[in-house]
Amino acid sequence: MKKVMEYITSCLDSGPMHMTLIDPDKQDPEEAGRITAEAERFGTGAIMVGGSTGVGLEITDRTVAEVKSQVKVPVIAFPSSAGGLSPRFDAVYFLSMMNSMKPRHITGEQAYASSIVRDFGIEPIGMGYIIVEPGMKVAEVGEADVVGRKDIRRAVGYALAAQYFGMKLVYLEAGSGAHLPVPPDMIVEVKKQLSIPLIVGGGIRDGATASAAVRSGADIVVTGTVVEKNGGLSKLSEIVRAVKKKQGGH
Ligand code: 1GP
Repeated sequence: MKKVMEYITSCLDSGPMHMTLIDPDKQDPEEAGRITAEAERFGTGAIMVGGSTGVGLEITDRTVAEVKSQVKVPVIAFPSSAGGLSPRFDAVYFLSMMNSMKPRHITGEQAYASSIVRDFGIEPIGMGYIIVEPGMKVAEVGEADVVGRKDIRRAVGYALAAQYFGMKLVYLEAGSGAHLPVPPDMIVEVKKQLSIPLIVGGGIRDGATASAAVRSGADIVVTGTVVEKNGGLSKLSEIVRAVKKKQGGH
């Protein structure tokens, strides 16, 4: 398979991407396989697998195996700790929570994870992970000093710091299940300053919100929770369509 970062870059050449996040603790592997197969049919560009509360290796491994049997798009680890890495992943978002107050989440877990990533031969994709208010569970677990919704200057500062560190991607995260997504004006300013791709996620549950994120400058929109609700798959299809609407048009 083409290297995953190269694949992402080439997809972004034709416009914004959508990625589907699967938390292995939220459904059994077969259901995860069914959801991701549909997501791929709708046009999602990659599957991310992870959760904020120390997901077990066994269930992660079975979920990744099932998802990989159903989809052709890359399956990328989105880990909260060194514990959730399966050798089946195509790549890992090797992320540093830029605004954590604890070194463990900035470089500590990463120091454990690095030799696992090397031994498994998983492609690491360096990512600056920035937690924006409300932040939800991931803010709690990662002991984040959350970026306030109006604190655009701090968001820009962390994003640019990530780029200067040589990271390949920046992720503005409002937290899974957030009642409010990352504010569009924050996306606009961060995007303006950044020359690496910008990922936005957390609390995006419909096409209009996804579309606002893309219009503000998000290169990649991530959704997770939306598929857990009744009628979630049709919402997912609406979101992917909204994200990809920009392709080719601009
Ligand atoms: C969480 O940004 C992702 O890491 C997705 O959030 O579950 O709210 O879609 P949702």
